[in-house]
Amino acid sequence: MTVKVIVATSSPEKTRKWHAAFEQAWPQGTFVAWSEQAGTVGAQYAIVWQPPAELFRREHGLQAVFNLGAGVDGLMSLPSLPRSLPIVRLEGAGMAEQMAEYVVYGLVRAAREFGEYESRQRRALWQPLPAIRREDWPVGIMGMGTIGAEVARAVSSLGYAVAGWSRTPRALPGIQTYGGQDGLAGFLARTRVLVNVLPLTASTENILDRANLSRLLPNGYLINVARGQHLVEDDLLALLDQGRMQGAMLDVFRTEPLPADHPFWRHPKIIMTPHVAAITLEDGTVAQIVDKIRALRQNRPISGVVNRDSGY
Ligand code: NDP
Ligand code: OXD
Repeated sequence: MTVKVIVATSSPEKTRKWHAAFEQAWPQGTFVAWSEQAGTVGAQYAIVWQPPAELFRREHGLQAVFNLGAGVDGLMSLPSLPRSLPIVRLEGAGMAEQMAEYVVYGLVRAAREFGEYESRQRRALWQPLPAIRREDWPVGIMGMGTIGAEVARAVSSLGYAVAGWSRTPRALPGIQTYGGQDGLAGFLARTRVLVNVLPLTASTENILDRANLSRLLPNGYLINVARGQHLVEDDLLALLDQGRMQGAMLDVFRTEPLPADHPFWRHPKIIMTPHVAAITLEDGTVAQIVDKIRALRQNRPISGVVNRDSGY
């Protein structure tokens, strides 16, 4: 029996792009691109990124929904999403390596003072700074899942001391691990560069607040690549302006696109990118989702199914 899959994203262009990629990868499947005008198509699976809420009001025969991203916070916030519908998130698919690159860049830029050299270049100043000591830059990674573990490995391979914090402690060679609420204060107290790769859930929203950021070592640096709602923006601004923290590299924001008058744009201690730390890559993503749909059709178990209680 042929499988019918509906593809629905935040824009018709994106939907067309993903629809074409899936059709090409799996010509035996029937892929339908979402459109406002079309009625119910009777799909068994949906492949989505920020889909219209109407999708779940129309398609009542869905057996699973595949998210074209790792974070499912946006999808889970749709009131029309049935509680019983399994959600499958993207696991890596090329994103972990991109995230590792991004974090290594942010860390090395801060630790080696490349921002200062950029400024000196503009002033034609030939002025070397002293060598750094890596032990002065302990890195702490919040979230040690598919992406966090890869980031930890990459940073650790450069010789920085790395610790990871997750809900349940993980065992990773060369990485000091902390688990749960009880482990948080100790984890923050040994960290100077804090990297956030947590999923956004009720337990992690606003976790980057004044209290937690103040626990970092002096001259702390924040790299937020997870979600804007993790960060209490005014708390970060206050800590930067008071000199309690040294800087931040931010990829995600409470409001995206970030409004033009937002203070982050022009803050001298902040560098920013427009939610590109890890871009969903077509080939790896399509292959992963097609493999999982095939597995489900053959009653084989799949990984990456979201726990609706924990929210990730
Ligand atoms: P995973 O689900 O694989 O990992 C999540 C990690 O967070 C796990 O280690 C988990 O702990 C930990 N965690 C969850 N809740 C808590 C909590 N309350 N306290 C402590 N630890 C917690 O996710 P991924 O690594 O695939 O992705 C992480 C996030 O990165 C995504 O949800 C998304 O928001 C963001 N992202 C951002 C992108 C960007 O371009 N900026 C691109 C891709 C992802 P445990 O191991 O115990 O389960
Ligand atoms: C994701 C993202 O969650 O791109 O995959 O933010």
